[in-house]
Amino acid sequence: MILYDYCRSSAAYRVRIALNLKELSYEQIPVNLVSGEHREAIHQERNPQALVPVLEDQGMQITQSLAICEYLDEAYPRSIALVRGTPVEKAQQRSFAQAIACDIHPVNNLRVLQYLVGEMGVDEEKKMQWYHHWIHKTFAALETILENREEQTDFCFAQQPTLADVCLVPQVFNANRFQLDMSAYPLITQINDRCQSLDAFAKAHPNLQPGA
Ligand SMILES: N[C@@H](CCC(=O)N[C@@H](CS)C(=O)NCC(=O)O)C(=O)O
Repeated sequence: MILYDYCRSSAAYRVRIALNLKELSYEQIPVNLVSGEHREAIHQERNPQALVPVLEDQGMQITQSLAICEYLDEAYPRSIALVRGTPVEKAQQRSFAQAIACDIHPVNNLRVLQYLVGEMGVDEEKKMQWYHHWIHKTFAALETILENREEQTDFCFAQQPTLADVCLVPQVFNANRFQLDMSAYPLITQINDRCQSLDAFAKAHPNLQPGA
């Protein structure tokens, strides 16, 4: 498998964690988002959306990190499933993951921040205010969801990570990178720390990737 990747892409970080949790080996090809490699024709052939990650497997190129994670579960059922349990438990894991991937990430993505600054004339301070605002909005809700769990499991919804943890950790990395005050989120912080102690998460850390 080939993962078209960028060290600080949180969507690619999800896929690295997922591949590691499932103990699947992969080659990484960095696509530099800062120099704009993702907008070059060669990358747009892989993903017309000009985004990373792209996973290449069995000659097919798959985009969208959550679709890739679910693909890995279906194509490689022998290793641990990222979404598992009863239909309700699976829905819980997907719902948590989607709150991050669909409600925080799209409004804080690089191209959105570039548009805010470039086209809308927003200054750095306001950009940071925007960035923090959208994380706080969803992190507050996720912290409540975690508080309300029937059982206070080690990871979001189980004693082992699921898709929810796969999405949470890269988002916490982004929050810390942009100096967001995490003091209102003790459960998110605890779960993030616990994840970091696992090899699958540690090896996926942005600082350890090619091109970091
Ligand atoms: N929904 C997509 C989001 C992919 C995405 O936006 N990736 C970011 C990096 S985290 C990217 O390529 N950004 C380039 C840009 O904003 O120009 C997914 O989950 O894979």
